[in-house]
Amino acid sequence: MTSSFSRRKFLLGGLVLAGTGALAACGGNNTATPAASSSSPGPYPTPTNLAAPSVRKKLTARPMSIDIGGIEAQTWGYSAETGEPAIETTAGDVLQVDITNELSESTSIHWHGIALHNAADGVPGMTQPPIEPGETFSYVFETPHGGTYFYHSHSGLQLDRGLHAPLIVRDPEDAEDQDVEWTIVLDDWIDGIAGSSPDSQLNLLAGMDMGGHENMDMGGEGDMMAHGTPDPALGGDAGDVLYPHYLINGKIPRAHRTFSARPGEKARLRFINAGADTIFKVALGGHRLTVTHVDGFPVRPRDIESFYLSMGERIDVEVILGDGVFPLTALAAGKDDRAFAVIRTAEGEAPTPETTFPELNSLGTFLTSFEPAERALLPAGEVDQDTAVELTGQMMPYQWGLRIDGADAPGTVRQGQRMRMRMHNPTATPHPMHLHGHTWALPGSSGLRKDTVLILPGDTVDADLIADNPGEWAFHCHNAYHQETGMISSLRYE
Ligand SMILES: [Cu+2]
Repeated sequence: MTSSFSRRKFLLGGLVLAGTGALAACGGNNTATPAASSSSPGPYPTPTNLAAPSVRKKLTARPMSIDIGGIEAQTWGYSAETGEPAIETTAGDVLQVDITNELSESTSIHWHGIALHNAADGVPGMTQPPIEPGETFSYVFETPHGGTYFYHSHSGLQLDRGLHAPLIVRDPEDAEDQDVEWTIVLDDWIDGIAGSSPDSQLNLLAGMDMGGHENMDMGGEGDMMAHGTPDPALGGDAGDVLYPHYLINGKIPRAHRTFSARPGEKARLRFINAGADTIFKVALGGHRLTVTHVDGFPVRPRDIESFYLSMGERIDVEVILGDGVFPLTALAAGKDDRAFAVIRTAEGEAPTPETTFPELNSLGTFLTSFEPAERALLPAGEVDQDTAVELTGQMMPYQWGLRIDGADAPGTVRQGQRMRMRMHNPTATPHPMHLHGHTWALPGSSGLRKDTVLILPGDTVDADLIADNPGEWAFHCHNAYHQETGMISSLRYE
């Protein structure tokens, strides 16, 4: 399972991949459109003024059997007409994706973190009708900003099956001086294991208040709701589901991926947390990590030992690889389990998945502690509108929600306004809050750009946006189970 990659070849990690595929830049990148600056606000091209697509992809959402490492899981995933479902564009490219639905229920695709025109945002019932079984839907939009993104179903709990894959937008302003580049997808896995599915799991969670929690002592599926040792940095319950497996690029620890390079080479690692209910704490044995991008946007580089990555968040790091075989470990926070891979630059025995090392035991860095690079800054300005967001909910009964300015109704904004969303989390659980179509600037983090913000129990986070992209935009927790039970609303342009 080892192979090495040139700078222009990338290990892309969709769950539905068979083996470690290396995918060269897909599509013909004859970019007629000039690259946009990372920080430039909209307006974003709509179907009336979009250029011709320069990257095309044909996908099918369908039932499939995948091998997560000696374990076959019956699940739903994406298959691509040519090669892998991972997509790569360059900033400014227009992307066309035709998705055919061969599932037994309706589906959709959301392009997580991408500032695109509203009709392509992929939220059924809000920006488009559901894509029904047998139908094909075309998404056509510009990918304006470079960065590490991903796409996933926005229908029900489909995200917690295999319906997600990386979307890498190359940024001409990035220094591409790395020798190797790897995309690393973290995931929590239950679908198709011992008869479980995300929907059966939600039924168990919803049944807890009706005596279902007694099942926790009876073995079987109910065990998956028990909790592990709390992570002190996260406070409260880090997640609601104790998954049977945690994956890096689709593989369990004992069948782990190996990323190979040569000692002294410079690697770029693009991490995506595609999990539904798991915050990961990530570290690479024997190395410090130089963080270069957060949620796709460049930051002032800083060296760290480990970081927390919540659902929907992405982080890019650079590292000069040492000489040896190194553990790349992602602890499932609060769940006493882990995802695991190996980076290899020399012969020798690989570390075991259970191995622990100083970097993994270090105090984890939260992504909100970074500061934006100059070129990522949202233009400065006075706040025109303050909006209060209150997160609500609890485990029993299993029900989550959010209130905007005290009401159980969508928030509103006027085009051109600068809006500050003050998000408060009085619940006992951390929530990664995600807004579609915009990338916030966090005034508490020197204007760090983020589309997904982890809000810890008891915390309040301010997040600013410039209303430059008309439409109705979903705003929700990126815990799929919280979203599905009500922690979702929207932001509407008046
Ligand atoms: Cu949540």
